[in-house]
Formats: sequence, C-alpha cells, structure tokens
Amino acid sequence: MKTRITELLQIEYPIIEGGMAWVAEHNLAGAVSAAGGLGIIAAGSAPAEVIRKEIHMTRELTDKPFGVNIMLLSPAAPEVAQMVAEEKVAVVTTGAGNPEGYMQMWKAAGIKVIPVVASTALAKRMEKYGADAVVAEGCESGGHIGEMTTMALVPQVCDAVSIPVIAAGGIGDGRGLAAAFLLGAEAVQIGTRFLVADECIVHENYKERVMKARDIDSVVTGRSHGHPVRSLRNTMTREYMKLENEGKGFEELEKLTIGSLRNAVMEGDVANGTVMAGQVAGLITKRQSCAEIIHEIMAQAQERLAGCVEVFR
Ligand code: TUI
Repeated sequence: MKTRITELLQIEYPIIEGGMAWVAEHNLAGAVSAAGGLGIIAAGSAPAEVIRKEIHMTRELTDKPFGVNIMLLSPAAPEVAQMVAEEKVAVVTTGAGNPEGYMQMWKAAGIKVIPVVASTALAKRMEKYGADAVVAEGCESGGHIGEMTTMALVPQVCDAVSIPVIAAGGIGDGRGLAAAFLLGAEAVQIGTRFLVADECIVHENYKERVMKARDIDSVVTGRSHGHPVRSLRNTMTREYMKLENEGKGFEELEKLTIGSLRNAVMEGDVANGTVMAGQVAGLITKRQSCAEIIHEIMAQAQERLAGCVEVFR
C-alpha cells in the first residue's frame, strides 16, 4: 500500500504509534517499526540522555525507521530537541504546543517533522514553517487533547494544507482506518490499541483496565485550567472532578496528578494513578503482538473499503 506518508517515511503500512509518555519506549517502538508501521519513542518529561539511550536501544531492535515524540510542555523539551538533531532520528512528532522554534534545526539535520495539531490554524502555520506532514488529532484521543472531534477536524485540516495529513483520535481498528482515509487522511496514528500489545511494557493492571473499559469509561479532567486530559474513570478522576466543580485552583488540582501517570503505567496503581486512554478503549478486548494488531487493522480496512465500493456502485 502506498500513500504520501508511506513514501515519505519509508514504511510498509500507514500506521504510526502514538507518542504515549512512559509507555512508548524502545520495546514498543521497535516492535511497531519491525512490523512495518512507524514506532515512536515518547520523550514525555524525561531528560535528553534517557531518550538518547532509548534511541540506541531501538536501533538494536530494528533497522527500520522510527521516530521520537517531543512533548513541548516538558521542561526538558529544548535539550531533547537538540539531542534528536544530533542523533539524526528519522522522524520527530511533537505534541501539546507549537514547535516552530525548533523546525529549522530539525530540517537541517534531515529529520522529517510531523507536528500534532488540534486546529487548522496550527496546521497551516506548521506547513508554512516546513513541516513534512501533520497529525490531526481529535479529542477522542487519550492524554492531553484539543476541542475538535476527529470526524470534524481531519477533513478541515486536509482542506487547509497541501502536505499529507495523518488522522488520530478514536481510531482503534480497520473501520477507523478506512474512515480516516475517506476523510482524506493518508495514515493514522494509533495509541490506545498498542497499550495492550504483547511488547508494551505497561503494568498488567493498566492493560486489564483498558480491556475492561466500556464506551463511556473515559473522562476529561483539567478543562477548568486549560489543560484537558482524557483518562479512564477511577478514584483519582472522581476526586479531581469534585475539586474542579468546587472551583479549586490549578495548584490544588495538580497535587492529585503529580507522578500519577508513572504510578499507573509502572506501578499499576489504576485507582489513584492517571490511566490515560482514548475513547476506543471500549473496542479493545484482546492482547496481540504489534504485528498481529497491524495486520488485523489492515485486513479489516481493506474489507470495509471493498464493501463501500460495492455499496456505492
Ligand atoms: O500531546 C498530546 N497528548 C499528550 S501529551 C501528554 S503528557 C501530559 N500529561 C499531563 C498533562 C499534560 C500533558 C499526554 N498526552 N497530544 C498532541 C496534542 N497536541 N493534542 C493537542 C495538542 C495541541 C494543543 C494545542 C497542540 C498545540 C496546541 O496549541 C499550540 C499553539 O501554540 O497554538
């Protein structure tokens, strides 16, 4: 299968791993890339030297291209941005901010730059500053989100820019991939489905919580202070929402979430930790390898798209 994204990134399938902080490390990134997608190492809030080691360990696992996601709210973002240029990683994706200050340095290092955007305004700006593609991420995603849904955002971003668009948010199977292509996307970014992959290092409790989730089990906290985050409902989100409804300020709310993603991912504290996951968690019921996930998504998309051709003949 060929799209401008598979050509640009030199990958077999138009599937890119989401840049999930604490989760998207070398084992998962290496497995996604080895299976023909684009694996991603998420820098999250880690220092540059930790991520440099992750890059080296991923290179041990696969010769295929992979990328690094830089979370721009992190205090370490400037040093990580510099380090990925030194390491000449194939691809950089960014999240939770505007990366234009780094674009020239990354382009000079020959890196393919793919910012995640949640609006057409930022997509246009990124194109102007030399982005190779954008990820248009709807608010069905887990973690830090924007306002627009994937269904409404993707076609508007496709109309706003000439560079290829990757759809993200609410895509967990081949039906989602087929739908994204009909909206004009040329690849998809998938996070939540890879949480339960065999090669994913998240704690068993986290995987079980995702597989147990129903459609309405994800909630958004933090809207009141402008940093909305989607995660699975638990003791922490209930307490957070109670305090948010009482009008508590950012500092007080933040106390509930310091270290909470790490506690959920690494220690398996799915009651008091932050169990970031997208709205597709309700679709996810089984453990598979990354290769099985990717092959199943591709086969299902092909089947659905062939069905569409029949219906519209
Ligand atoms: O970045 C993400 N998802 C994330 S980052 C993250 S780590 C974190 N943990 C706790 C609190 C906050 C962050 C967990 N999940 N997705 C990409 C994304 N970027 N979604 C939305 C945006 C975005 C939003 C506004 C990008 C740019 C933007 O505006 C920038 C500007 O200057 O216009």
